Amino acid sequence: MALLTQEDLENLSMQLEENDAVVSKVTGVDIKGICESLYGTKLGSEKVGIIPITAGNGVIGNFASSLLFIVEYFGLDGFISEHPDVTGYYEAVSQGADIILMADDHIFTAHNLRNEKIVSNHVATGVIYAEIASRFEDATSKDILVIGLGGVGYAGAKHLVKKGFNVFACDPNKAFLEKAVDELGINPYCSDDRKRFSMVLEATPNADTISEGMIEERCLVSTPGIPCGLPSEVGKKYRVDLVMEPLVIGVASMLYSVI
Ligand code: 2YJ
Ligand code: MG
Repeated sequence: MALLTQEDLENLSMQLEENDAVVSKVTGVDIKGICESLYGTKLGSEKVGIIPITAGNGVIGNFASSLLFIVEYFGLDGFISEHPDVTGYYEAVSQGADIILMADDHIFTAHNLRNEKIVSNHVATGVIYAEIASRFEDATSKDILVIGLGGVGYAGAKHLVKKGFNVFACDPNKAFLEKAVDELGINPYCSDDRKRFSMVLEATPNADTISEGMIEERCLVSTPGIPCGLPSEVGKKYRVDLVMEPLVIGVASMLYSVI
């Protein structure tokens, strides 16, 4: 997954509102409701410590403040540690954080210090976007297409198999595809297959991964991938409902999954 940029995180609250409206329209439940039923949890009075991390490419402007916005949006108490890294971790734990949120260039994690649950953003994101796709009320079958089998797509595909969907998936990386076929029993999909889907989970860091021949009219595309895999003219022509948002939906999934 590509590194988020400061620009991706502008207008977070507007993007959240728009996407919550689409999720409610296509599934009948809002993001909070989907999280509650997916994990069987409700957020309580947990205090969330957010620690800026300078490793690798360093601190991303808006990242910690966006996390604080999300934590507070879902009704929890949160704070950003004054210092980054280990000093910030010490501060956050000393100040009574129940849940730690922090990210370097590879892993973004939520760790609940009370119950010891830990999750990565990849898994939580794959699971929630897969769940959203799978709840499409106008789906024409139980067939679902997963594009991209990296950390996010693999977790999503696994979740869908567990839920009893017929998962078809593609990835240009042969090893990723073989692993998913072997371990999850998914069907490899190639665009010559001429099979069209009404539910698509797109989990790649690339643009224009979805072509006309893959989708049915009025389908649902659920994707955390920036840039968007759905070309906008294809989206318009096929009247696609699109769920795509840079951070909030994945972080909501992380929080509910460690409660
Ligand atoms: O603390 C900071 O400001 C930075 N170290 C945050 C780094 C954020 N990390 C990423 O964006 C990585 N790609 C992993 C998270 C994937 C988000 N979908
Ligand atoms: Mg993409």
